[in-house]
Amino acid sequence: MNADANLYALLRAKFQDRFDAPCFIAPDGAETTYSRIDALSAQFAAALRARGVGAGDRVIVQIGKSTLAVALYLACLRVGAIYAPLNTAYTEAETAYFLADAEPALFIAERTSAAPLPVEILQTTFWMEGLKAAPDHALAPRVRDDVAAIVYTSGTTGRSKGAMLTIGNLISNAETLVSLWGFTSKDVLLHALPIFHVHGLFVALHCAFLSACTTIFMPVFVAEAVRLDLRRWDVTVLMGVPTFYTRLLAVPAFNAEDCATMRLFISGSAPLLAETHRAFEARTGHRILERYGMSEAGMITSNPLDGARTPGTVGYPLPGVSLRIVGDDGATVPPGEPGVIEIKGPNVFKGYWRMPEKTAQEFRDDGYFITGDIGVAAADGRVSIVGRAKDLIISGGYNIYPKEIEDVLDAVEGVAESAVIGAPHADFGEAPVALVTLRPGATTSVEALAAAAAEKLARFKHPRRILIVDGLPRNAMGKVQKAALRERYRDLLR
Ligand code: MLC
Ligand code: AMP
Repeated sequence: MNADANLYALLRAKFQDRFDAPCFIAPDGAETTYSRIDALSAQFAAALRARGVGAGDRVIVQIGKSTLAVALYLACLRVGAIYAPLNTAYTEAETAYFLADAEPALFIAERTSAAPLPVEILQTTFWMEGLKAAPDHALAPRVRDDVAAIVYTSGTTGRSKGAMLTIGNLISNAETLVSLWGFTSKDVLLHALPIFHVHGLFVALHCAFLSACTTIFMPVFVAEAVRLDLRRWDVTVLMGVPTFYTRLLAVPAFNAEDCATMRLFISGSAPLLAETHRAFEARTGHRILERYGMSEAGMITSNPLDGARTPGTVGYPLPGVSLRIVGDDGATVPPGEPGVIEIKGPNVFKGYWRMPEKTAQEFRDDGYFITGDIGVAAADGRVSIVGRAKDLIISGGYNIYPKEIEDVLDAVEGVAESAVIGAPHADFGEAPVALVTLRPGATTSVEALAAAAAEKLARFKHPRRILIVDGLPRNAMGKVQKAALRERYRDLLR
């Protein structure tokens, strides 16, 4: 296989003719050109090599969003290291798991841990080392099947799994999206997503790099600021989770004039309510383009750029992606009937890091990956997501596995059992709610339960309500009936 597939080289080949153009513009107007990003990433590559990081080594990064952070990502690609980003909201207990699992050669953190690891350095230290280093433009030889990144996704068992994404996975998906969504160097992308997940990192930034367009790089999403920035920077594309769109609609002044230069609003990572789609069109004249993806496969389906963007649907499988909908018996169901979505294609990951058995369980013998999402395909192939076979809550685009929260609550003294469900939430789409039963005579309080969650879990995983209940509904097998609980508590957070 050709060893000329360094991902940085593949990206740079597309933007090197636009070296003098702005790659990033910060909210204060500061510009970072493509050539500056190229030079910074070469300096950071030198700093990584000076710390002994080489091809195949894992680099865990848990830092805020900045152009330096992007240059660090690109530096990892240059040296052929495996980039593993972590949500900055994770607690030390959560982070410790990833460090033990990935065994990184380097862990770059935004704050010091209570017991720092030998491989741990603060981002400020790394920035200083990198900014002093002489640029090292060498690119590690790589093949397309080499792993470029590990993206952790939580699992039904409560243990996170590291999805290994290869260079081929990332580049093929990005090339498809650039063409499907019509990206050109004239685009101005407003980027307000975090860059520790597939959406903000690979979907948004790779589309920008491959089209050599300009990215307005906002540290966080603030609806009123986004409204003003759409006008100020003549923005053409916004990518967001559904919460972005409901929050924009909640700004009374937001209107069609704010969107005068826009050509495309894209939504994904969580279901976009059909009512949001319609309200957004009524307010702005734009039909949001909804697409569907996941950490293990990048983007999977998309509504068309030209053609009907139908509310409540996620569109058609991307070119090159095979998608089938399968019933309980493992056979493909007829159009219009629900089943589990299974996919195959160049975007589908290589497997879970150091979990061969888990990987084997989630692939069919003929190579299809079982997504765990329940979908319906129309006769023309258009897909709608109608549910999830996996016990997953998606809050504001962040995935939360109930088991992880249940394990923390079950460990609190006096707790007999807990069940965590997702309840509809106006801002986050859904959010976790915990139902807890106590042992006879125990006096555990809601406050004590909330404190345990706060200590162990990132803020976005904290149950928005904890209820101490007498019992949980069970089926004949004795299993807690989560569907019944979801129905019973559907208005709890409204
Ligand atoms: C923040 N909080 C959340 C939360 N985000 N709680 C639940 N769910 C979330 N998603 C907490 C905050 O810590 C805060 O706690 C409180 O809720 C309100 O904070 P906020 O200021 O309103 O939050 P904000 O910073 O505005 O963040 C909301 C958000 C953000 C929607 C902008 O969560 C976000 O950027 N989400 C995008 C996630 C994403 O990129 N997903 C892609 C995954 S990839 P307190 O204590 O102050 O009340 C993927 C594949 C694919 O899924 O298909 O794309
Ligand atoms: P993650 O593991 O964080 O990558 O999240 C992937 C999951 O998000 C998918 O398996 C889906 O359940 C969900 N998802 C992503 N996009 C959409 C969408 N447009 N509609 C519904 N669910 C979505």
